Amino acid sequence: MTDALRGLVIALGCALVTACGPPPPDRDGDGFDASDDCNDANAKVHPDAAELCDDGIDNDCNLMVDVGDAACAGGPGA
Ligand SMILES: [Ca+2]
Ligand SMILES: [Ca+2]
Ligand SMILES: [Ca+2]
Repeated sequence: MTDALRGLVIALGCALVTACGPPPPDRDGDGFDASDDCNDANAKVHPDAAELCDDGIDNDCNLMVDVGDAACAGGPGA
């Protein structure tokens, strides 16, 4: 492999996996960076969001989903 080709491969790899620099701080723009946001591809999901009890996802990033979340009626602590 030539040096030029090797450089091109590295550049393409960085573009695909963003492994060559710091991660984007907040890809979905909800105010939480990827280290705090359990879903940095969905601006409606972040630690300050309210748990929605019927959408099948963990909206508030507390690792509990829908009726399994104490925020929902019927869940633990409800
Ligand atoms: Ca998010
Ligand atoms: Ca939910
Ligand atoms: Ca939750």
